Amino acid sequence: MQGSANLNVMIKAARKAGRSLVKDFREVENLQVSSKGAGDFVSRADIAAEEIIREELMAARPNYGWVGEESDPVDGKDPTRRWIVDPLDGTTNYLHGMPHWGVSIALEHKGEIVAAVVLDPAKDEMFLAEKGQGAWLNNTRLRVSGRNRMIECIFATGIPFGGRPDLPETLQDIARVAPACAGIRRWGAAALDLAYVAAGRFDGYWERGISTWDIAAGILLVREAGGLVEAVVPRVSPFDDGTILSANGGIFDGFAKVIRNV
Ligand code: LIP
Repeated sequence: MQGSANLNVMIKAARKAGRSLVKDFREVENLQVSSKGAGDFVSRADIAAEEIIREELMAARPNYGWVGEESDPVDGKDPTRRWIVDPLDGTTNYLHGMPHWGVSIALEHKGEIVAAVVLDPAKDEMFLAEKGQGAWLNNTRLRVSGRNRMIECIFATGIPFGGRPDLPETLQDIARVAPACAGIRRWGAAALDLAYVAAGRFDGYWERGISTWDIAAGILLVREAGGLVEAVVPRVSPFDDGTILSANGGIFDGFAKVIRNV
């Protein structure tokens, strides 16, 4: 994919942060057996990765705004553009030494995501998209799956843990989706869940109580791969509702009706 200057800045930042996270991940794997665990170490790795990304992006585009999971938001001199960054999506997987986590970087322009990078360093998979330019995995064009019967589809979701809200609603969702599909996966990284919908690996994904930085880049990947994305509440932005529904065009309406229970 011959991307724009902004996309190339994003790719460079994601790869630099990915190298830092891979180096620290090797230490996390060693820390699994320690009684203290890896929590503090992972927090430092997460923050270090965000600082790497922020330094790269703000050096290249000093006037853009900033929204990152591990730092305070910054309003840019250019009020129309901002970076939306999750430096380590799939933190719990990373903490437990599980190689399923990603670096998610999105560029928003006038409230619309226009460029996206989701990097999975452990699998060397770089998911890219620019508005109107398609979605890509490394150098391969992405398309969502063609399945149009729910009973043949696999859906991903997130299940609230540790007292987080939305657990009853999510369990009710699962009770309706599970009997009607070929399987549900909970792999713990929203950015990769959406990237997998864009790649046709998952036929759909939904989640409640999700943050903007978890889904901003993945939303563009899905849409540029021909998929649909909405909030659980119709005609509301996923960013405002904190919920997301995504699927290929053939299954979206049926899937949405099951989740919305209509
Ligand atoms: C995670 C999301 C995941 C969700 C987790 C967590 P983090 O983001 O990617 O989909 O289920 O609860 O929010 O915290 O690893 O960046």
